[in-house]
Amino acid sequence: MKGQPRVLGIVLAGGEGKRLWPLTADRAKPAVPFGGNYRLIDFVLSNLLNGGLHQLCVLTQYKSHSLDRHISTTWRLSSVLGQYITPVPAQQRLGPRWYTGSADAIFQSLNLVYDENPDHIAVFGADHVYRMDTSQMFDQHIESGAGVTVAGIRVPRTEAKAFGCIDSDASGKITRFLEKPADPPHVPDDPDVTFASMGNYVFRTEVLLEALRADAADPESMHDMGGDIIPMLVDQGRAHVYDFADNDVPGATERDRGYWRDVGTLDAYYDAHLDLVSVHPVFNLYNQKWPIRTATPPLPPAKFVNGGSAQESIVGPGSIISGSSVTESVVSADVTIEDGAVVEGAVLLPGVRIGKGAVVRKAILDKNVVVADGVQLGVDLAADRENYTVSAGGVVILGKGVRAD
Ligand code: ADQ
Repeated sequence: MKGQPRVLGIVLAGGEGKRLWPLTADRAKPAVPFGGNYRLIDFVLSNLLNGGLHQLCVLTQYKSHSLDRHISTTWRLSSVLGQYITPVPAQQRLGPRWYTGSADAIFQSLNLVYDENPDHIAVFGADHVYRMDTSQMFDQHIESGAGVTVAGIRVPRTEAKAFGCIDSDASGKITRFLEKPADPPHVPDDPDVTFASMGNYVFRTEVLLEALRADAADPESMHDMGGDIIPMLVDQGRAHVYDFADNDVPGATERDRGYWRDVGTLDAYYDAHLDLVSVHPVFNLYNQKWPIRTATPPLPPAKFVNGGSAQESIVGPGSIISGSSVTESVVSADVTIEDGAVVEGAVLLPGVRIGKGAVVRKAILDKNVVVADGVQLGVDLAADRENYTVSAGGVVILGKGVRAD
């Protein structure tokens, strides 16, 4: 970042992630494990930290225990240098209620802003898998003098109903913002493409404070960043867009430049994992020039014995694959797969045990799931549906600690 303006980061991490059930049965969406050894929140925190922000508050709310633990154990910065990443639980500071929406979450935590007195505040979501050099967005925001800068990405128009949709003029000023419209608008040069908000914003501090206060006093408001605060600032002519297509992440490949995924449904979560294990994945986890940081447990290297093998797969530390065949799968840390088992197209979270001769196909097994000897999953979906969740795309999902006998 050029110059010396002070930027405070606020990460919104209270999302419930209903559509990821049962993976969100007892953890917030940003705490959902991803890619073998990450959690979703590691992506945004890495992007902000790599981009030069060292003061970050993570607003939590829904089932925040594992998220709090992950942040406090993994993301400790040096308090001596004034650097911190702090989970901030919902506090009911302004009355006897929990947060009503994302804007209310910030409004009720404004003491954090008063403590730091920053010039700008970056408010980022915590639910997406992507790499972004956030310093480039901060630079544009500061140089343009905008009240708020909203990160925008082109998405297929058929998917745009889930997003805030942006119209902007040649100078980058946002002329219209529609939050989750039933009939999304398209960009001028392509009827199938919509310019959508990524839910990442940078505000001039006084502009955010003024907007939050006005919003808090409005009885009609849902107190939502995308639904209320951004449209208010667009109406005032103070909002600009930052085009994610201009973001040039160090070490990005032609293929993964511009990658951004909301893994908000079980099928999207599953597909993003299968991409990781393809020979030429769209998203390259191995870009060390823009590292995605996390903590890995002190486990020994993965081990393959008795003719056990894994092809087109990721295998985490501490895992043992014995006399079994694993293909197109993400095997996280501390997983054991026993003799004669067949695992195909599976996402196995840490601590999973798969017994002798078991078959696991097209499945997501949450932490510590046990599949007993000889049990078959993903072979007879009608039978699986009686006991487990089966997604629209036919993926079988077993929640944390479930035992399949
Ligand atoms: P959504 O993702 O649907 O749309 P929301 O559910 O508010 O909006 O989630 C945004 C972020 O805030 C997520 O990271 C979530 O975890 C977090 N969050 C939600 N409620 C919270 C609360 N009460 N406390 C703390 N954190 C909370 C938004 C924008 C759209 C944009 C999409 C991009 O509103 O305009 O297009 O993100 O995904």
